[in-house]
Amino acid sequence: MAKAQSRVEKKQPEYGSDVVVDLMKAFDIEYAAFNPGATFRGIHDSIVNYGGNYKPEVIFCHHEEISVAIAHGYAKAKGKPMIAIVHNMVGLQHASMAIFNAYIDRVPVIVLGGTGPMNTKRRRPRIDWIHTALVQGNQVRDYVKWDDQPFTLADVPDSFIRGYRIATTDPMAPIYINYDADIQEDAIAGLADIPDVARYAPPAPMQANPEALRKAAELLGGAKAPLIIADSLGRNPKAVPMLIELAELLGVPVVDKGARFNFPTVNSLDATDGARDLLAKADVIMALDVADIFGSLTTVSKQTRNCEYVTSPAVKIISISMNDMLVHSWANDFQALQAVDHPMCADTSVALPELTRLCRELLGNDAGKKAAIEARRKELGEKNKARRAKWLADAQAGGSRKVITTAWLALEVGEAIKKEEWVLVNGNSNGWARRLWDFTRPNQSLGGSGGAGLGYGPGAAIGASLALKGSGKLSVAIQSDGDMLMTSSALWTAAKHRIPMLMVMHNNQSYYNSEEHGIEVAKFRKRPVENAPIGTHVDDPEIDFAKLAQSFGVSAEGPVRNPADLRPAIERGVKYVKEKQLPYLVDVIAEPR
Ligand SMILES: Cc1ncc(C[n+]2csc(CCOP(=O)(O)OP(=O)(O)O)c2C)c(N)n1
Ligand SMILES: [Mg+2]
Repeated sequence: MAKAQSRVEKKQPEYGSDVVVDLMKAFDIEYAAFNPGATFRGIHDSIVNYGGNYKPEVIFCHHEEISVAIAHGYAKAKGKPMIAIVHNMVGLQHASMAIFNAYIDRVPVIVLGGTGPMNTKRRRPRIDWIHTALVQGNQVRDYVKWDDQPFTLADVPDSFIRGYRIATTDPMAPIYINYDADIQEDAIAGLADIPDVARYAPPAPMQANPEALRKAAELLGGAKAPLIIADSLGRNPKAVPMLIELAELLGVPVVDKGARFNFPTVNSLDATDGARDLLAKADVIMALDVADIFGSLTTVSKQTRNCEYVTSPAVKIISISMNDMLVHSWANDFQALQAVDHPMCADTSVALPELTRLCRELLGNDAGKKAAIEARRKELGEKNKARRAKWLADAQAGGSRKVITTAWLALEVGEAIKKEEWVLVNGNSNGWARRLWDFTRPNQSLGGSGGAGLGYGPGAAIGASLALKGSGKLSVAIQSDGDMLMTSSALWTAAKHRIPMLMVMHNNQSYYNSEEHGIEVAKFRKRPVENAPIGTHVDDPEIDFAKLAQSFGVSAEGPVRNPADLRPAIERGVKYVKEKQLPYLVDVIAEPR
């Protein structure tokens, strides 16, 4: 009822927190995810009573890590931020892992918080003291792009508008704004004006230096064995067709590192997962929005951590990214220092068309070059086809096994969803989804957590599914068990808010990454690998994820253990999600890798 009213009524703000809600409305913020807390009770009241629980609508969570992960997944799927609100320093501490993930993933999450009054004379005994910090934002300052604590109500609009702008300016990242309880709860003395927020938009995307672009075009055009590596280019969906155009013009293979969807698997120039040879013989490599160039050129020993270049020392490297525009000192996410011959600081979505134009100009009508490009494209296409055929055969072989392999899991899920307009919102079944499924369009897969902090998956999948709700697209998550165990109450949020999503558990009954490390260390030290499951394996007792989901109100089935039973289970899930527009979980016990 309140919702319908709020859409028509234009209200006059009465309290400071009403202004915060007006700001959210000005930016068309659809959702605010939170677990409640007294330090933002003013904002909470304003959302539900002043704003009518509409723009933003409350997304009710049981852990702040989930609230932020939801906002993280939503922003990737929707291309704009939503809000997570966290209770003073305790909620912020719970949220910090997820804020870190979003920071490393360069995703704009607007995190709001509250604090007991900074005015000590207005504090309640004990709780307002133990829950007040100087300065609260310090706690996450090393992994947000900006944090603020407006001093008066008059500062609130500028602070919010600035925060939104900073978060959504490339390189995007979370910001944190903390609202004093008094500012939220005091009646408004004078009106806090909200200007036309459209006039505070992020700056137009940055173009690359023209000379550097020309050099890059010359290098690429003259290369015998060029290679493109793309990582988060696809955060701008429109950059994907630009990359395809350039790759096709010059016949350059593309490796998609997958922080976002960068290149279709169905394109014959896709060289993802088949690039070792290409890396080794490459004479020119162009890295597009690659955070870790060193890591993309090297292999690392699982046992000794030794890194070795796969590439030739003579390889010339071009890089286009905005990475240098956001470097903090605390987390070393700036990665290993890598020599780059032609570094460019630019937005790939504006640099690529210009680079392609220059390449086309340089190529001209050179029949010899065009023939060489054609021959290369043909060879790469055949190799791509052979790789995909082999992957398919390998995956199909899983059908005659007693246990479900990760390849079989991906194969059967892929078969069950292939007629749908699916989006892979999290997970990849050990890389098999990309090897077997037809990835065709931007944003069809959303990458991972960024920060590799466990607990991301359930919230992020729900956030992305929330963004896709009503779009007709089928949201599919492949969820690992350890990650799920950290934030499983997110399932209640999915049920509560009727968020359609097919969640397939890749339940290997293990924190297998850690188990594998245990095996490697034991091998290296010549100690028994049989002890690797201690502290890593989760099968005694077994966890019943279907029951877990059901207890949170999510329909579920499983555990599926038999390869032949998998497809029907997934098909039931697809049907359920489509018909009911609700979440569904299928628990699948599968091989670890
Ligand atoms: C917050 C946090 N705690 C611990 C780790 C260390 N860690 C990395 S991967 C991993 C295992 C993950 O298990 P699961 O999600 O089931 O995936 P699997 O490796 O089994 O495929 C662990 C414990 C981490 N990355 N983040
Ligand atoms: Mg696991």
